[in-house]
Amino acid sequence: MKDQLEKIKKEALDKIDASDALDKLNDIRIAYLGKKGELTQVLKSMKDVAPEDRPKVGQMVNDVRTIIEEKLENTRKELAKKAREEQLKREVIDVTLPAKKNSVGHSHPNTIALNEVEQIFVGMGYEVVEGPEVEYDEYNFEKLNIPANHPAKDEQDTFYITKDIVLRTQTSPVQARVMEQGKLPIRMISPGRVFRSDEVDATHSPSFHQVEGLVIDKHITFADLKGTLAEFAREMFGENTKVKFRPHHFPFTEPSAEMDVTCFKCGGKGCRFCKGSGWIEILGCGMVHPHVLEMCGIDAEEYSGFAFGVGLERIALLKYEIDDMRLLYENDIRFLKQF
Ligand code: 2NM
Repeated sequence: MKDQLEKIKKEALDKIDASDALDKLNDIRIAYLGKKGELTQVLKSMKDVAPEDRPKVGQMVNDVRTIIEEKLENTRKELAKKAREEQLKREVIDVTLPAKKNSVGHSHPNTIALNEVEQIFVGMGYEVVEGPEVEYDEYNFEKLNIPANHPAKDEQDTFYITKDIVLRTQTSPVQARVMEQGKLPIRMISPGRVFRSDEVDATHSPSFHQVEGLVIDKHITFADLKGTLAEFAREMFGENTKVKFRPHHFPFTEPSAEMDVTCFKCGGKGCRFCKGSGWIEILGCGMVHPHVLEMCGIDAEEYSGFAFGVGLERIALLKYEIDDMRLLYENDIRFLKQF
Protein backbone atom coordinates (compact mmCIF):
# COMPACT_ATOMS: atom_id res chain seq x y z
CA MET A 1 0.00 0.00 0.00
CA LYS A 2 2.79 2.32 0.96
CA ASP A 3 4.64 1.61 -2.29
CA GLN A 4 1.48 2.18 -4.24
CA LEU A 5 0.99 5.59 -2.57
CA GLU A 6 4.63 6.52 -3.19
CA LYS A 7 4.20 5.58 -6.84
CA ILE A 8 1.02 7.66 -7.18
CA LYS A 9 2.72 10.63 -5.47
CA LYS A 10 5.80 10.49 -7.71
CA GLU A 11 3.72 10.10 -10.84
CA ALA A 12 1.45 13.03 -9.94
CA LEU A 13 4.35 15.34 -8.99
CA ASP A 14 6.24 14.48 -12.21
CA LYS A 15 3.17 15.22 -14.29
CA ILE A 16 2.69 18.54 -12.50
CA ASP A 17 6.32 19.43 -13.12
CA ALA A 18 5.86 18.70 -16.82
CA SER A 19 2.72 20.88 -17.11
CA ASP A 20 2.97 24.09 -19.07
CA ALA A 21 -0.67 25.19 -19.01
CA LEU A 22 -3.32 25.84 -16.37
CA ASP A 23 -5.89 23.49 -17.90
CA LYS A 24 -3.40 20.59 -17.76
CA LEU A 25 -3.13 21.14 -13.99
CA ASN A 26 -6.87 20.81 -13.73
CA ASP A 27 -6.79 17.49 -15.62
CA ILE A 28 -4.17 16.25 -13.17
CA ARG A 29 -6.27 17.33 -10.17
CA ILE A 30 -9.23 15.34 -11.51
CA ALA A 31 -7.09 12.31 -12.37
CA TYR A 32 -5.61 12.02 -8.86
CA LEU A 33 -7.81 13.84 -6.38
CA GLY A 34 -11.20 13.74 -8.13
CA LYS A 35 -14.13 11.49 -7.11
CA LYS A 36 -12.87 8.72 -9.37
CA GLY A 37 -9.22 9.73 -9.02
CA GLU A 38 -6.40 7.37 -8.15
CA LEU A 39 -6.00 8.55 -4.55
CA THR A 40 -9.71 8.20 -3.95
CA GLN A 41 -9.54 4.64 -5.29
CA VAL A 42 -6.90 3.88 -2.64
CA LEU A 43 -9.23 5.14 0.11
CA LYS A 44 -11.96 2.88 -1.27
CA SER A 45 -9.70 -0.15 -0.92
CA MET A 46 -9.22 0.56 2.82
CA LYS A 47 -11.59 -2.29 3.55
CA ASP A 48 -8.78 -4.69 2.55
CA VAL A 49 -6.40 -3.14 5.10
CA ALA A 50 -6.16 -4.60 8.54
CA PRO A 51 -8.27 -2.45 10.92
CA GLU A 52 -5.26 -1.61 13.18
CA ASP A 53 -3.32 -0.29 10.16
CA ARG A 54 -6.17 1.84 8.84
CA PRO A 55 -5.38 5.10 10.76
CA LYS A 56 -1.79 4.98 9.60
CA VAL A 57 -2.72 4.31 5.99
CA GLY A 58 -5.41 7.01 6.16
CA GLN A 59 -2.81 9.46 7.43
CA MET A 60 -0.47 8.51 4.57
CA VAL A 61 -3.21 9.02 1.98
CA ASN A 62 -3.99 12.44 3.46
CA ASP A 63 -0.31 13.41 3.47
CA VAL A 64 0.03 12.47 -0.19
CA ARG A 65 -3.16 14.40 -0.97
CA THR A 66 -1.82 17.51 0.81
CA ILE A 67 1.52 17.31 -0.98
CA ILE A 68 -0.17 16.99 -4.39
CA GLU A 69 -2.55 19.85 -3.58
CA GLU A 70 0.29 22.14 -2.50
CA LYS A 71 2.31 21.32 -5.57
CA LEU A 72 -0.73 21.95 -7.78
CA GLU A 73 -1.36 25.33 -6.13
CA ASN A 74 2.27 26.45 -6.34
CA THR A 75 2.53 25.43 -9.97
CA ARG A 76 -0.76 27.18 -10.73
CA LYS A 77 0.64 30.39 -9.26
CA GLU A 78 3.85 30.08 -11.24
CA LEU A 79 2.07 29.46 -14.52
CA ALA A 80 -0.33 32.37 -13.90
CA LYS A 81 2.61 34.66 -13.18
CA LYS A 82 4.38 33.55 -16.35
CA ALA A 83 1.21 34.15 -18.38
CA ARG A 84 0.86 37.67 -16.94
CA GLU A 85 4.48 38.49 -17.72
CA GLU A 86 4.10 37.27 -21.28
CA GLN A 87 0.96 39.36 -21.72
CA LEU A 88 2.74 42.47 -20.44
CA LYS A 89 5.60 41.80 -22.84
CA ARG A 90 3.13 41.51 -25.75
CA GLU A 91 1.31 44.69 -24.78
CA VAL A 92 4.36 46.80 -24.17
CA ILE A 93 4.02 50.34 -25.60
CA ASP A 94 6.93 52.08 -27.21
CA VAL A 95 6.47 55.61 -25.89
CA THR A 96 9.27 56.85 -28.15
CA LEU A 97 7.25 56.14 -31.35
CA PRO A 98 6.13 59.37 -33.08
CA ALA A 99 2.39 60.05 -32.60
CA LYS A 100 -0.08 59.72 -35.45
CA LYS A 101 -0.96 63.15 -36.81
CA ASN A 102 -4.59 64.15 -36.29
CA SER A 103 -5.95 65.49 -39.54
CA VAL A 104 -7.69 68.81 -38.95
CA GLY A 105 -10.20 70.36 -41.31
CA HIS A 106 -10.10 73.83 -42.82
CA SER A 107 -12.63 76.63 -43.19
CA HIS A 108 -14.32 76.68 -46.59
CA PRO A 109 -13.67 79.78 -48.77
CA ASN A 110 -17.41 80.52 -48.51
CA THR A 111 -17.16 80.46 -44.73
CA ILE A 112 -14.10 82.70 -44.71
CA ALA A 113 -15.81 85.17 -47.04
CA LEU A 114 -19.06 85.07 -45.02
CA ASN A 115 -17.19 85.68 -41.75
CA GLU A 116 -15.61 88.73 -43.33
CA VAL A 117 -18.93 90.08 -44.68
CA GLU A 118 -20.61 89.49 -41.31
CA GLN A 119 -17.79 91.21 -39.44
CA ILE A 120 -18.08 94.28 -41.64
CA PHE A 121 -21.84 94.65 -41.23
CA VAL A 122 -21.96 93.68 -37.54
CA GLY A 123 -19.35 96.42 -37.12
CA MET A 124 -21.90 98.84 -38.62
CA GLY A 125 -24.56 97.70 -36.15
CA TYR A 126 -26.38 95.14 -38.32
CA GLU A 127 -28.00 91.99 -36.95
CA VAL A 128 -27.44 88.58 -38.59
CA VAL A 129 -30.77 86.76 -39.11
CA GLU A 130 -31.31 83.32 -40.60
CA GLY A 131 -34.52 81.72 -41.87
CA PRO A 132 -35.98 78.60 -43.51
CA GLU A 133 -34.61 77.19 -46.78
CA VAL A 134 -38.04 75.76 -47.60
CA GLU A 135 -40.36 78.75 -47.97
CA TYR A 136 -43.90 79.68 -48.79
CA ASP A 137 -44.40 81.11 -52.26
CA GLU A 138 -45.98 84.05 -50.38
CA TYR A 139 -42.68 85.05 -48.68
CA ASN A 140 -40.33 84.07 -51.50
CA PHE A 141 -42.32 85.87 -54.20
CA GLU A 142 -45.66 87.50 -53.36
CA LYS A 143 -44.52 89.82 -50.55
CA LEU A 144 -41.43 90.76 -52.57
CA ASN A 145 -43.54 92.15 -55.39
CA ILE A 146 -43.02 89.15 -57.63
CA PRO A 147 -46.63 88.33 -58.63
CA ALA A 148 -48.06 85.20 -60.22
CA ASN A 149 -47.04 84.92 -63.89
CA HIS A 150 -43.72 86.68 -63.22
CA PRO A 151 -40.97 84.93 -65.23
CA ALA A 152 -38.80 84.48 -62.09
CA LYS A 153 -41.45 82.08 -60.79
CA ASP A 154 -41.06 79.89 -63.85
CA GLU A 155 -40.42 76.24 -63.08
CA GLN A 156 -37.20 76.60 -65.05
CA ASP A 157 -35.78 78.78 -62.26
CA THR A 158 -37.59 77.63 -59.13
CA PHE A 159 -37.70 74.26 -57.35
CA TYR A 160 -41.31 73.72 -56.33
CA ILE A 161 -42.16 71.46 -53.37
CA THR A 162 -45.89 72.02 -53.81
CA LYS A 163 -47.89 74.69 -55.62
CA ASP A 164 -47.41 77.01 -52.62
CA ILE A 165 -44.05 75.88 -51.19
CA VAL A 166 -40.63 76.37 -52.83
CA LEU A 167 -36.92 76.07 -52.09
CA ARG A 168 -36.12 79.75 -51.54
CA THR A 169 -34.51 81.39 -54.57
CA GLN A 170 -33.06 84.23 -52.46
CA THR A 171 -32.77 85.04 -48.74
CA SER A 172 -35.08 88.08 -48.96
CA PRO A 173 -38.02 86.05 -47.57
CA VAL A 174 -36.15 86.18 -44.24
CA GLN A 175 -36.28 89.97 -44.51
CA ALA A 176 -39.98 89.94 -45.41
CA ARG A 177 -40.56 87.94 -42.21
CA VAL A 178 -38.55 90.44 -40.11
CA MET A 179 -40.37 93.45 -41.65
CA GLU A 180 -43.69 91.75 -40.89
CA GLN A 181 -42.77 91.45 -37.19
CA GLY A 182 -42.98 95.24 -37.20
CA LYS A 183 -39.99 96.10 -34.99
CA LEU A 184 -38.41 99.22 -36.51
CA PRO A 185 -35.87 100.41 -37.40
CA ILE A 186 -34.24 97.38 -39.10
CA ARG A 187 -30.57 96.85 -39.87
CA MET A 188 -29.97 93.25 -40.83
CA ILE A 189 -28.15 90.85 -43.09
CA SER A 190 -29.47 87.39 -43.91
CA PRO A 191 -26.86 84.91 -45.13
CA GLY A 192 -27.82 81.45 -46.34
CA ARG A 193 -28.29 78.79 -48.96
CA VAL A 194 -30.55 79.47 -51.92
CA PHE A 195 -31.73 77.29 -54.79
CA ARG A 196 -32.24 77.84 -58.49
CA SER A 197 -32.86 75.26 -61.16
CA ASP A 198 -29.57 76.01 -62.99
CA GLU A 199 -27.27 73.70 -64.91
CA VAL A 200 -23.86 73.24 -63.27
CA ASP A 201 -20.96 75.06 -64.94
CA ALA A 202 -17.95 77.16 -63.92
CA THR A 203 -20.18 80.02 -62.68
CA HIS A 204 -23.55 78.33 -61.90
CA SER A 205 -24.87 75.81 -59.43
CA PRO A 206 -28.44 74.81 -58.46
CA SER A 207 -27.55 75.61 -54.86
CA PHE A 208 -25.39 78.54 -53.79
CA HIS A 209 -25.18 81.11 -51.00
CA GLN A 210 -26.28 84.69 -50.69
CA VAL A 211 -25.98 87.47 -48.19
CA GLU A 212 -28.78 89.97 -48.44
CA GLY A 213 -28.94 93.18 -46.44
CA LEU A 214 -31.83 95.39 -45.39
CA VAL A 215 -32.06 98.77 -43.68
CA ILE A 216 -35.43 100.34 -42.86
CA ASP A 217 -35.79 103.60 -40.96
CA LYS A 218 -37.24 107.08 -41.35
CA HIS A 219 -35.46 109.24 -43.96
CA ILE A 220 -33.31 106.47 -45.50
CA THR A 221 -32.18 107.58 -48.98
CA PHE A 222 -30.15 106.28 -51.90
CA ALA A 223 -27.22 108.24 -50.43
CA ASP A 224 -27.30 105.93 -47.39
CA LEU A 225 -27.22 102.94 -49.73
CA LYS A 226 -24.25 104.32 -51.66
CA GLY A 227 -22.26 105.29 -48.58
CA THR A 228 -22.89 101.94 -46.85
CA LEU A 229 -22.03 99.77 -49.84
CA ALA A 230 -18.96 101.87 -50.76
CA GLU A 231 -17.68 101.37 -47.21
CA PHE A 232 -18.41 97.63 -47.45
CA ALA A 233 -16.41 97.46 -50.72
CA ARG A 234 -13.43 99.27 -49.16
CA GLU A 235 -13.38 96.97 -46.13
CA MET A 236 -13.85 93.86 -48.25
CA PHE A 237 -11.53 94.60 -51.19
CA GLY A 238 -9.11 97.26 -49.92
CA GLU A 239 -9.24 100.94 -49.01
CA ASN A 240 -8.46 102.18 -52.52
CA THR A 241 -11.47 100.38 -53.99
CA LYS A 242 -13.86 102.68 -55.88
CA VAL A 243 -17.46 101.81 -56.65
CA LYS A 244 -19.89 102.65 -59.41
CA PHE A 245 -23.62 102.08 -59.63
CA ARG A 246 -25.34 101.08 -62.88
CA PRO A 247 -29.14 101.27 -63.23
CA HIS A 248 -30.77 97.86 -63.13
CA HIS A 249 -34.16 96.30 -62.46
CA PHE A 250 -35.38 94.12 -59.58
CA PRO A 251 -39.08 93.67 -58.80
CA PHE A 252 -38.54 94.34 -55.06
CA THR A 253 -36.58 97.60 -55.33
CA GLU A 254 -37.16 100.92 -57.06
CA PRO A 255 -34.86 102.40 -58.15
CA SER A 256 -32.52 99.41 -58.51
CA ALA A 257 -28.83 99.22 -59.37
CA GLU A 258 -25.86 96.94 -59.73
CA MET A 259 -22.63 97.94 -58.02
CA ASP A 260 -19.20 97.41 -59.58
CA VAL A 261 -15.87 97.73 -57.77
CA THR A 262 -12.55 98.69 -59.30
CA CYS A 263 -10.61 95.55 -60.12
CA PHE A 264 -8.54 94.72 -57.04
CA LYS A 265 -6.04 92.90 -59.27
CA CYS A 266 -5.07 95.75 -61.62
CA GLY A 267 -6.53 98.67 -59.65
CA GLY A 268 -8.80 99.65 -62.56
CA LYS A 269 -6.35 99.75 -65.45
CA GLY A 270 -7.86 96.63 -67.02
CA CYS A 271 -6.51 93.08 -66.93
CA ARG A 272 -7.41 89.48 -67.72
CA PHE A 273 -9.15 89.28 -64.35
CA CYS A 274 -11.66 92.07 -65.06
CA LYS A 275 -11.75 91.21 -68.76
CA GLY A 276 -10.01 94.49 -69.57
CA SER A 277 -12.77 96.74 -68.19
CA GLY A 278 -11.13 97.64 -64.87
CA TRP A 279 -14.47 96.96 -63.09
CA ILE A 280 -15.96 93.89 -61.45
CA GLU A 281 -19.68 93.44 -60.76
CA ILE A 282 -20.25 92.66 -57.10
CA LEU A 283 -23.87 93.04 -56.02
CA GLY A 284 -27.42 94.11 -56.72
CA CYS A 285 -29.20 96.72 -54.66
CA GLY A 286 -31.94 99.32 -54.53
CA MET A 287 -34.49 101.25 -52.48
CA VAL A 288 -37.10 98.83 -51.11
CA HIS A 289 -40.23 99.09 -53.27
CA PRO A 290 -43.11 100.83 -51.43
CA HIS A 291 -45.33 97.87 -52.40
CA VAL A 292 -42.98 95.53 -50.55
CA LEU A 293 -43.03 97.75 -47.44
CA GLU A 294 -46.85 97.92 -47.47
CA MET A 295 -47.27 94.17 -48.06
CA CYS A 296 -45.02 93.58 -45.05
CA GLY A 297 -47.08 95.95 -42.90
CA ILE A 298 -44.75 98.98 -42.95
CA ASP A 299 -46.08 102.50 -43.60
CA ALA A 300 -44.24 103.55 -46.77
CA GLU A 301 -45.13 107.21 -46.16
CA GLU A 302 -43.20 107.23 -42.90
CA TYR A 303 -40.46 104.69 -43.56
CA SER A 304 -38.08 103.93 -46.41
CA GLY A 305 -35.14 101.61 -46.81
CA PHE A 306 -32.52 100.04 -48.98
CA ALA A 307 -31.61 96.44 -49.66
CA PHE A 308 -28.85 94.54 -51.42
CA GLY A 309 -27.83 91.02 -52.29
CA VAL A 310 -24.40 89.49 -52.90
CA GLY A 311 -23.48 86.00 -54.02
CA LEU A 312 -21.08 84.50 -51.52
CA GLU A 313 -19.49 82.12 -54.04
CA ARG A 314 -18.91 85.03 -56.39
CA ILE A 315 -17.05 86.93 -53.66
CA ALA A 316 -15.03 83.83 -52.70
CA LEU A 317 -14.11 83.09 -56.34
CA LEU A 318 -12.98 86.70 -56.88
CA LYS A 319 -11.14 87.13 -53.61
CA TYR A 320 -9.25 83.85 -53.82
CA GLU A 321 -8.86 83.89 -57.61
CA ILE A 322 -10.60 80.56 -58.09
CA ASP A 323 -11.66 80.11 -61.71
CA ASP A 324 -14.27 77.34 -61.38
CA MET A 325 -17.19 77.38 -58.93
CA ARG A 326 -17.37 73.58 -58.95
CA LEU A 327 -14.14 73.48 -56.90
CA LEU A 328 -16.11 75.07 -54.06
CA TYR A 329 -18.47 72.09 -53.85
CA GLU A 330 -15.96 69.24 -53.93
CA ASN A 331 -14.58 69.90 -50.43
CA ASP A 332 -11.22 68.40 -51.36
CA ILE A 333 -9.12 69.17 -48.29
CA ARG A 334 -6.03 69.77 -50.48
CA PHE A 335 -7.98 72.54 -52.25
CA LEU A 336 -9.50 74.00 -49.09
CA LYS A 337 -6.15 74.18 -47.26
CA GLN A 338 -4.89 76.79 -49.71
CA PHE A 339 -7.07 79.58 -48.34
C1 2NM B 1 -30.97 91.91 -54.28
C2 2NM B 1 -30.94 93.09 -54.99
C3 2NM B 1 -31.75 94.12 -54.56
C4 2NM B 1 -33.42 92.64 -51.59
C5 2NM B 1 -34.65 93.18 -51.38
C6 2NM B 1 -35.06 92.75 -50.17
C7 2NM B 1 -36.31 93.04 -49.45
F1 2NM B 1 -36.68 92.02 -48.70
F2 2NM B 1 -36.13 94.06 -48.66
F3 2NM B 1 -37.25 93.33 -50.32
N1 2NM B 1 -34.11 91.95 -49.68
N2 2NM B 1 -33.09 91.88 -50.57
C8 2NM B 1 -32.54 92.80 -52.76
C9 2NM B 1 -32.55 93.98 -53.45
C10 2NM B 1 -31.76 91.76 -53.17
O1 2NM B 1 -30.21 90.81 -54.60
C11 2NM B 1 -29.45 90.83 -55.76
